[in-house]
Amino acid sequence: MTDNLERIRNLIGGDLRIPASGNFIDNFDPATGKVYSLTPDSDAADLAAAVRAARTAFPGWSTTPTETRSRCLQRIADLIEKHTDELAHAESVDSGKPVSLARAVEIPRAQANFRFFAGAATQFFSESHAMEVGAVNYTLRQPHGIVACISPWNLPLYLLTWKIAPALAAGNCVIAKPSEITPMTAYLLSRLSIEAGLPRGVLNILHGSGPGIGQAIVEHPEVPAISFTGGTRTGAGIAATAGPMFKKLTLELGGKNPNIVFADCDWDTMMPTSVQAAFRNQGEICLCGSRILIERPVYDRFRDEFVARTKARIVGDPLLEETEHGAMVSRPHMEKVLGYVELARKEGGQVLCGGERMNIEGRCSDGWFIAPTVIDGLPANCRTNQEEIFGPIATLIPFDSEDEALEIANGTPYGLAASIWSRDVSRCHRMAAAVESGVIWVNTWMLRDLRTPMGGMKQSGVGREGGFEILRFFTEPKNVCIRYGEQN
Ligand code: TXE
Repeated sequence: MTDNLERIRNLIGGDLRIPASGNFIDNFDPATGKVYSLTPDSDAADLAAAVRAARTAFPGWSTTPTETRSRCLQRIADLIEKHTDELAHAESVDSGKPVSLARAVEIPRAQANFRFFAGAATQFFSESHAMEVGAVNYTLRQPHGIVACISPWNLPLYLLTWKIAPALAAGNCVIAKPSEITPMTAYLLSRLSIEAGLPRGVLNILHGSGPGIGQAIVEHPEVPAISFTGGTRTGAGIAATAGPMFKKLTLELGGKNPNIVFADCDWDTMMPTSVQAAFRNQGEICLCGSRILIERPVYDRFRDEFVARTKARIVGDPLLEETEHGAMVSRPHMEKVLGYVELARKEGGQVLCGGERMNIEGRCSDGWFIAPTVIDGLPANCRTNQEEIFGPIATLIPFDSEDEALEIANGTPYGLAASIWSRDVSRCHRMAAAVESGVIWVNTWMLRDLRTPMGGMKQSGVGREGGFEILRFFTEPKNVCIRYGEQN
């Protein structure tokens, strides 16, 4: 019975439209396990309409003064700020995360993304180089045209706006494809962008499956640049499509991030932060510190305190203010994560707490909840310690030296983020230089200056998002050399 369910709409050419095919995908509330709305199952006809709208809008938008574009992005930020509670509630229902987390972090960061790039675009500099022969070279940066922004389900509005804002600020028109698993806040953003007066066709948001409309967007010949965040396997598939078409790509992919704890660290800061790094958003953040490497002299102390704090986390209805740990985003994802607990046991791991599906009383009795889980006794090179699980599972691994810590930390196919905890400043600089990660935190986690580039190495991605780096990505640089001296 779907007649009374809300039907999410695409944003095409400034209008909210149902998909051309009339087909929709069920959208679940992870806390109840029930369908609560319907998502467009968009196809080539919807994409063609979006490309037409973007193509029509591009000449006007790309020549709009940067100050004017900046004010438009600021208006969107103002509306996100005004609707923070509504957006936080929508994100919590859509993703299963605690509403308190969405209200405190995700939604304010979506607002900050628009504000930052509204400002950065007006401060964006270009390069020039004078030559002794009497010539000057300058780099002319121009928007690509129609760019694709494809985002995942874990931080749906945060990561979508982190792509859309710089793309628009640089003068491009955007075709965005949010995850079909968490479409709601992207739909609400569509409505806010109309209210903010964003010119028609500048931003188009198409909902639907990855292999369906997502793949069609990646393949479209009028889309020369793609910014993607998602799984490593999906990223590889997108690169295989985009490579032969010479498209520009940023791929922000998975991680298996080490959290390296030395005995001399500031314990009172390290411990609560390590719990947050492991379990925030139910461990569904690519930057989570899911492999915790502990110097052996403090291993037992760490294990006992970390397990006690993990057991104390409040798991429950994501809409309750006291909840710290909500539902997994989907049934398949819950089953994937539980599968890794079984794998860990087979690989010789000891489940010190959690490790099972939780039954929450009341309206969430059919929801997809996994207790925060701590496992030790596993070798560093087993699958559980090598593969991205993307859930509330932390593994503890002891080490006896800096060299051993580095070997374990760098011993996976990923290289996204790492934390290092020590009071020895020289050691921290030594380790930061040697750890193979694109983001290194020392005595902290998830502290970000929006001006800095963010992204990973190895199988964690290609290119960088954030800061002026992503503004450069969303522009095509031309070098213009003008000779004014005597021709030889
Ligand atoms: O991501 P997908 P999923 C990891 C995490 C997770 C795994 C799979 O380990 O378990 O990836 O998650 C769209 N052409 N991360 O399935 O499939 C898709 O519709 C174009 C880490 O959610 O990568 C969605 O909008 N688009 C990551 C987006 O890509 C395609 C955060 C991501 O979906 C497509 C999320 C295609 N062929 C998951 N196939 C991080 N780094 O933060 C899918 N999509």
